[in-house]
Amino acid sequence: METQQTDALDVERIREDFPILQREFDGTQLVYLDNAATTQTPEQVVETICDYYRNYNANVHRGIHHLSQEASVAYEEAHDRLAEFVGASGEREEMVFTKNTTESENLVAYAWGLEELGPGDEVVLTEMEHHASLVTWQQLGKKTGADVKYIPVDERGYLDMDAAADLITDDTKMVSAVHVSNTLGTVNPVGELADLAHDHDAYIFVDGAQAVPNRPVDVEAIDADFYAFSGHKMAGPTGIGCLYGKKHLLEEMEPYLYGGSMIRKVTYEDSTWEDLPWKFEAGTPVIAQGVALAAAVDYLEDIGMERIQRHEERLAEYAYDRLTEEGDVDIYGPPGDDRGGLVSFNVDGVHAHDLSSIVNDHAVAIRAGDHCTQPLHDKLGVAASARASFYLYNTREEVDKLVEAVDDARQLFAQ
Ligand code: 7TS
Repeated sequence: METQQTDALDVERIREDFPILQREFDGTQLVYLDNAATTQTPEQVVETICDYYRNYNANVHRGIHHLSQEASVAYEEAHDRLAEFVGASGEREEMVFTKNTTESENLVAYAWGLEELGPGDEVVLTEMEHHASLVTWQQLGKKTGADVKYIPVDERGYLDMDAAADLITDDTKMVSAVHVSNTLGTVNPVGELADLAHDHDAYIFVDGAQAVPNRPVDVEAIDADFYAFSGHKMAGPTGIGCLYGKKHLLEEMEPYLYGGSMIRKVTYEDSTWEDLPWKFEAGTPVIAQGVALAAAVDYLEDIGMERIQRHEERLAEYAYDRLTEEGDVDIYGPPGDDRGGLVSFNVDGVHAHDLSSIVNDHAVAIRAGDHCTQPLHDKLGVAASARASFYLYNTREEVDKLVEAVDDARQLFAQ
């Protein structure tokens, strides 16, 4: 039964779309398990980028020539495609293209936070925020005088929702929460957090960098005010991120960057702004990336987000069970059957960096470090952890190779 469900994705077929997975190092085939850092790009997306540069590369919104018209239509429609993918009924007006999740976070912090926050106000984060959110709101707090508070993570890796209910008060102006933790794999109840925030007339920003690539996401069902994610973690290109924002909020916000493309009328004295989303896309935007990200969405939806989610969750559960067979591995976060598609762990007596280096000798790519969650690692009492993260093209055999490689490290350090 379990095998059948895992096999619900035709992984061998899917792997043909990713030639990079055939790479070998010293005669050993690559096992790519660093997908939370960035995912690989299928031929269909690479082809879309090539087609753009070969056939209709031009600047957008400005030229009336054929190429510019074609590029503009493709780029604008890419916004609609991304909006639709995450359930934003306001289409392109609610979908801003940025550089990455980090920039989406900074955009809201600066464009909304600098205007709206002051002494006495509070921003509530979770203890498992990525630095993209944590550092941004922490520093904005310093600039504006707003306090930053953290919803605690319990020893099982879940948010303490009772504490959340106490921490979110009428002083709270923004709650910023990660949807799926890139370190713990915890899937947070962001809809409940949104309700708590809204009960106190606060807004919620959801960091979906590890959610949108791996599971169906509906920003309106969550009732997120803002929702951010990155193209390079979802089979798309680097250099593009997305910011969903409720239309009325984006309309009320001042621009984040000023310059060309985002203006309607400019005089020597003053300027007015373009319609959404262009008001937030100053300068020549991420045209090739936007068109390619829409192709990545087509690719993922063709396969099916529910199936991708189930496939990854099965792999994570399998990895959890296999890695803990020997009893000397700590895996951080919730149980194997209740997490997103990743496992962060440490093996007794082996530093995470040594572990990832030995595992790399087996051509298995994992990440070691703090995964941009330093305070969370401090709380866990470790400086670093190793992390294996899965995507639609990974297999149980690859998890077995990881486990063998970890065993090799264990033997080496036992000597
Ligand atoms: N939020 C989460 C939850 C993330 O996992 C990441 C990237 C970001 C924000 C930032 O995304 P970016 O595209 O702006 O860089 N996380 C990781 C990681 O876990 N390993 O490398 C990057």
